Amino acid sequence: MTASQSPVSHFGNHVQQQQAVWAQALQAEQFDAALIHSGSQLYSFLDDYHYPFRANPHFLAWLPLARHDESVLIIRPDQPPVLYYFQPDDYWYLPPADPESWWGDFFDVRPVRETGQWRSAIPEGRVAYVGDAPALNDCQELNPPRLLNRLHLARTVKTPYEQACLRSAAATAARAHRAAAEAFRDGQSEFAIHQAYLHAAQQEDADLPYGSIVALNEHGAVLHYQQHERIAPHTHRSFLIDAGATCHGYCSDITRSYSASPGAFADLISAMDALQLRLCDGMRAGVDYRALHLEAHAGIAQLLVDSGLIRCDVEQALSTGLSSVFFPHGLGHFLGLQTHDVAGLLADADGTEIARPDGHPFLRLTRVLEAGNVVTVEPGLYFIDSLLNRWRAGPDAALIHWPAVEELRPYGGIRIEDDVLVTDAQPENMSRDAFAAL
Ligand SMILES: [Mn+2]
Repeated sequence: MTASQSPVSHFGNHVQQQQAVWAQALQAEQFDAALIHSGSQLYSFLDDYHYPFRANPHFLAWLPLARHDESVLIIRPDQPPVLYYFQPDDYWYLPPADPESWWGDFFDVRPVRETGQWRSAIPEGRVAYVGDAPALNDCQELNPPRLLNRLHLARTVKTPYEQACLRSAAATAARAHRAAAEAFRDGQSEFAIHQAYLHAAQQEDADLPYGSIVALNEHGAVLHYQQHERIAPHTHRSFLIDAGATCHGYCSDITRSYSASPGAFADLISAMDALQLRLCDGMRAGVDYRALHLEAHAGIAQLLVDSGLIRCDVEQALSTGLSSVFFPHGLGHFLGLQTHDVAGLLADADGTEIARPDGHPFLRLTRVLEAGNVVTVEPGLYFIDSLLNRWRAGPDAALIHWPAVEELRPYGGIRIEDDVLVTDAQPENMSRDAFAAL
């Protein structure tokens, strides 16, 4: 990684930009300051073990401290940010290391040994509290919706630091995807493939942005398949893996589909790959993401016609809802500190939602794209029993060529997903670039 590609070299500018965004949002909502809590360890019922820690994304937007609970940031429009950095004197757990200069130099860092020490430093005036730590429960003005909406809208445009983090997260995931594909070709179980992925990524489950979907054969038809089967199936026909990685809290979200052998399913993957690349090329400033989602439906309907899976034209596949039987989710979403990043449907600070197209209830992004947005592009085509059975019971059952569907059902489904940065010119496909650089 060269200096200009590394997140580190962009960090100072990022903090400056955060300061400007927060100052503007606080002033617009008439707050004097904000207090951002990184989060608390949450314990399981009647136990002293906690759930995997997930830091408050509003805290992560300022600091690369994904594992730091009980830290607090204080933001004031006209003063440098103050970090109450939680470093307990603890012999049960390893306390956080001293701040590193690459990020610490931009903050007024005050180490604290006890939780809640920040309470003695609550700023004067009207304070907005941001976070979900139980310690904030008694605070007035907790997560003010209009303030959060303003911040969420700002988060849709990524700074150069954030773009560098997202690129790095894509590179880690691409390396791990390659190891997973090798484990698939090697005939391994879902569990073993998952372990190969983690090892190649050098991340553990708690570091990943979401639970990896590692699906062999029919399991590819379960959209959020959550098991990792310990025993390898008798035959490996197909493999769908939807898995990401993180860098300083920023996520990648990448899906690849494989066929073990040539044939109708492999051809369908190739056709989907070409369609997906065409859709990625459409991720441009000024384009309504809803139109791209509908374009994906038309493209998938064309695939269904060309492959003989349906017996009607594209227009009828769209008007009857048949394309949604095979592609029942949205084309994609914003990506950032959250896998399904904030403000995908948000129009303004009031929280007005931009409507989804009729008949597309699961689309997570309805905004017009801007330079600096990072989106996923993930068209899919699946053989899902429950949706197929419902269609078979309806008036248009004959539009599906059932023998062709029956032949491909054991392969589960296909999804191809990349992470794409919208620019002022050509979109930057961070995932494809990462695979190409392996
Ligand atoms: Mn996704």
